[in-house]
This record gives sequence, structure tokens and C-alpha cells, in this order.
Amino acid sequence: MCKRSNCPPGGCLPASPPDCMTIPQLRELQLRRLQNVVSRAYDRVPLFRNRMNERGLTPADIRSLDDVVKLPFTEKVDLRDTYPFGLFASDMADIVRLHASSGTTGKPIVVAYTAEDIKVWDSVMVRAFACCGLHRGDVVQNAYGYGLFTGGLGFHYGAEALGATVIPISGGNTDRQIMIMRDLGTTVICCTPSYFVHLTERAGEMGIDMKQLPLRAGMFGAEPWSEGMRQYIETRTNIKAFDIYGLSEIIGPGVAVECLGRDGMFVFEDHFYPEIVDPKTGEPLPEGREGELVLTTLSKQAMPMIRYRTHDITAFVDGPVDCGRTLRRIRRIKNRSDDMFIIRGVNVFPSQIEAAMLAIDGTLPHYQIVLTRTKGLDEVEVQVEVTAEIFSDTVGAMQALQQRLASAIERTVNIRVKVRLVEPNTIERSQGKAKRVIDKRRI
Ligand code: DLL
Repeated sequence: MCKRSNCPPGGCLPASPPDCMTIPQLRELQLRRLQNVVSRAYDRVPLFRNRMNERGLTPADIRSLDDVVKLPFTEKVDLRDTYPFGLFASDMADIVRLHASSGTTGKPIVVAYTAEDIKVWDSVMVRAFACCGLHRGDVVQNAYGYGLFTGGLGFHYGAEALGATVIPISGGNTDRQIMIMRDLGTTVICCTPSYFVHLTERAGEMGIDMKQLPLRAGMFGAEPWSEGMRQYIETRTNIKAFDIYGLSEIIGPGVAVECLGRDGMFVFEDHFYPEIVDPKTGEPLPEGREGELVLTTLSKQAMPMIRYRTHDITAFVDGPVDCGRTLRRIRRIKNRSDDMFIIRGVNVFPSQIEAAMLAIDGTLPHYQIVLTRTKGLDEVEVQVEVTAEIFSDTVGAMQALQQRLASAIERTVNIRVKVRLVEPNTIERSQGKAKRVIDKRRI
């Protein structure tokens, strides 16, 4: 049992061996796994083999961890271009689960898992829960969406593997969330941080004092949030709010997480090899410098990812930790280097909205997406220019068009948006890259 002073009642699980290996042991394990995964990708995935061949590389050229930089990058667009199964390195018969997430166009990207991959996912989630002091006996309300999104099932099976009691409530239906939380004695909530703020505010309106509930921890991720938001949450409730990071392409949630010390997120480096590169040049950056996180999966069978460009901006965190973990830590992710934005946990690219919009007659390719947050709930307004003829049409015709646009966008990106039609030349023209997204959310 862990003996730290800040352990939760009942104590927390000790850091399991991969979390506190000696650095030489860890590096040796990483190298062995890197060599295996590169061989697997080279042998089974034409895209990786061709790219390595173009560089005159074979798996035998990976002799040390430093050689990782010789390997070509993988991008989200590669998943789109090989949609749906082109990057799979296992036979379909060995794949036990598929998930999907938004790509840069209407098509989702598909990710796959073998039974062994699912075991690894469960194990990193168990380690993530342990980092946050969770244990058997905790009642985990999982309000991440169940379905193709990795949040729901990732947290679900991880919490079960930990031995906790899971309430698989999924997202939405706020009043019911609050009733269940109170009546079933939830001790841990898992959802996006913005949704939890909304839950807290709604509970206040319902006359429920969150501080009177047994809720003691929250595992928040899937979207950027800030220290300010952590304080907001922690002053209104009795929970400790933890940051957890992950992405579908790598595994889902469980790539990195904070521990009770909450000074950066530990990357489960024995499965996910992290690098920080200059987002413009792709060159590795010196330790401690802020840049784009690049991840290589070290044990993934169904869909290995070699040097995947996450577009998430962070830096390695240095300095001592008192939990005994030897894994490298990354700083909280505040922004991305591309134009993807995350709304209620759903990844959205402006290009998806644009495609849905421009398929409808009368719209012009000048638009802006305005994001706001009211009572913790994200709202999206798409302002779009329409032709002068449409703009001088009847109010009824304008409303009908607005409705058609809103439905088309919702069908494409799976989120409800408000559409505002504006006259030609209303939206500011940019000299360079058009600024499509105005994010007014204070996070
Ligand atoms: O959001 C997986 C996840 C589910 C993580 C639940 C944590 C909790 P995707 O839908 O593929 O997967 O989105 C991945 O979300 O590249 C980041 O830009 C962003 N993201 C995820 N976690 C965090 C976080 C899931 N803690 C994309 N802080 C990533 C900031 C995050 N951004």
C-alpha cells in the first residue's frame, strides 16, 4: 500500500512496475518494442514500407532509440487516404474492436484493436486510475460518450479492470446524471471538463450542493482545459480534478495522465514513445522546449503508428516527483497546431463544416465559426455569407435555408450548430490564412 501523505482514504495502488522501472531498463524495453513495431509495420503495411524504402531504410537500421528520428512521420491524412482499413497490420479475423473519430473531411478515421491491444488499453487505463488514487470500491460514473468515440469504452473497461464499480451512463441528460450521482453514491466522475462545469452549475440550479456528495475525483480530458478551470471545479466541489490525455489513433484515453502531485502528465512510455518536434519543420526540439507531440506506439498490433503527428502542443516537464514514477511527463495541452477544434468532446475540422455548407445552393465560401461557452456548455454559431438574391428573399425562405444548413452540418459533424446568414462581404477577408474559428470560450 502506498504511504504518501496525500493518499485518498483506503490508500491508493502502488505504482505498478512499468511506472517505476529504472531508466536503463525502460529504455531497453522501449528499444526492443520499437524494433518489433517497426518490423511489423514494415512487413504488413504498404504505406510504412514504401515510405521507409523511399528513405533507404529497413527495420535493421533502428539500432538505438535515437534512430527513431530517421523514421518517416504519419499524419491524420494518411488514415484518411487509406480509409478504412489501409493501415491495419493484423488480419481482420484478429481484430476484435473498431472505433472511429473525425478526419479532416466528412469521412471518419477508423482505428482497430486486437484482443492483445485491448488488454494493453485496459492496463494503461488501470495505471491511469491508480495515478489518480482510484481503487476498488470507487463508484465511477462514466459520462464519456459510448460508441465509436474511444472515451466511453476506454474508461469503462479500464475502470472494470481496476475493480471499481462502473455506472455506464454515457454523455448527456444532465438532470439524470445528477440524480444518479447523488442516489448511487458516485465517487469518481469521468467526462469532459466543460461538461462537468455544466453539471455543477445545473446541480446548483436543482438545489443540490456538490460538496455534500461523496464525489472525490474527476478524470477530465478529450479537450483542452486550464488551471483556472481546475480551480473553478475544485472550489465548487470536493473533488480533485485530474487531466487525462489520449487520442484514437494511438489507443484512446490512457496515453498520459496526472498523478496526485499534478505537475504534468506521465506518458505511459513503455507503450507510447513520445517526442517533441518543431511543428513547422518537424525537427526534434531540445528537452523542455514547447512543440508538437509526436507519438509512436510500441506495442500496438492491429494498427501500429509510427511517429504520429498529434498536432497537440506541449513540452516535457522536468523536475522531481514524489510518487516514484520514472516516466517522462508532458505539460497540459493548451492548443493545437492545426485548425481542429473540439466541441463537447467531439473533434471538428472547419473543412467538414465548409463541405456540408457549400453543398447547398446560395452559400458563399466565406464563413466563420464562433465558439462560445454558456454555463459550461459549448455552443457553435456558423456565420455564412449568402448570395445577394438569397439575402433579399423573404424571411421564410431565409429561415428555411438556415434550417437546411444547420441540418446538413449536424449530419456531417454530429453536433448541433446555430447558423446565421449574413450579407456578401460581411466576413472579414484575411491577407493570409483565413481565420475560420473564433474561440470565445474562456477555458
Ligand atoms: O479524445 C480520447 C480521450 C477520451 C482522451 C477521453 C481523454 C479522455 P480523440 O477523439 O481522437 O480522442 O481526440 C484526440 O483530443 O489530439 C487532443 O487534441 C484532444 N485531447 C484529448 N485529451 C486532451 C487533454 C480522445 N487532456 C484529441 N487535454 C487530441 C487537451 C486533449 N486536449
